[in-house]
Amino acid sequence: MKDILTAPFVEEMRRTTANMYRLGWDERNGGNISYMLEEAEVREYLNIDAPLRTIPTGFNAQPLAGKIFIVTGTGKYFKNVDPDPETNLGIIKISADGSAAELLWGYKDGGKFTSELPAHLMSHMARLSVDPENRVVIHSHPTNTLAMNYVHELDEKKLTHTLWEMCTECIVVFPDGVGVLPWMLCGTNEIGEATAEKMKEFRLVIWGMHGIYGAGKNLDETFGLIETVEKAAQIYMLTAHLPRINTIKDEEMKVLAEAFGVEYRKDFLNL
Ligand code: 2HA
Ligand code: ZN
Repeated sequence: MKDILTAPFVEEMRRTTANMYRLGWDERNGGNISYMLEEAEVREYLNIDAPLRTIPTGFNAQPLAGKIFIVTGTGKYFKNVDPDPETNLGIIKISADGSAAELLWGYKDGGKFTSELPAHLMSHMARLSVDPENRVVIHSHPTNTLAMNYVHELDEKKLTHTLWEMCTECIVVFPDGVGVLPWMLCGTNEIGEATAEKMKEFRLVIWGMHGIYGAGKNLDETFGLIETVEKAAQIYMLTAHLPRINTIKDEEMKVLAEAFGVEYRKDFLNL
């Protein structure tokens, strides 16, 4: 069997968490990632029928039974994933009845998956129901996105519209807009259910005054979605207190979306 540390999916997790840490989005144990793997690719590195231990999920993940995920660990720091992936990451297989995660590799110090596993797995279920190619869910605390939460209305249409106005490519990158949840207690099944409900409609969901969730086909795409929102939020935070002289007009955003052939939220423009 091949060495798991050479697996492309482990390398990608190391690179992504290191990038996010360096960008200042994931302080301390902030942020978490789950990435659904193909059974065949995992079999090259691990015996998927010999779990090291079994950890209860605390909710019904039955629709994902047998699915394998690489997931960041609870209480673990993104900063430490690259130097010590086996302690800070785990590879889990959802048990047949969906009530437990069978640990195939990782969480070497006796740890377990992120406290946000409910929001992650429920979001995977919701995204898969509308996009069978979805594989990744990322949660993060990007600095400007969070700052913007304190000075901008937490309204889906208004927030999406402001973000779209901040960079020409925003409406092309996230034409479906950004869903918004009010402040809620994190780490619970309730915030998981609320996030998943939004994920049926949006690939990006703001957790009010906490952070953001993104979902996509791979780590690059999902990271890129959050990165684009964060860039737009940065432009907003750099300019919100200054007189606005120029803006991208709604008519221009429509032209952009049509030129790039994206299905956008027409009700989020004022035309
Ligand atoms: O895992 O970001 O929302 C740490 C968090 C919780
Ligand atoms: Zn968080």
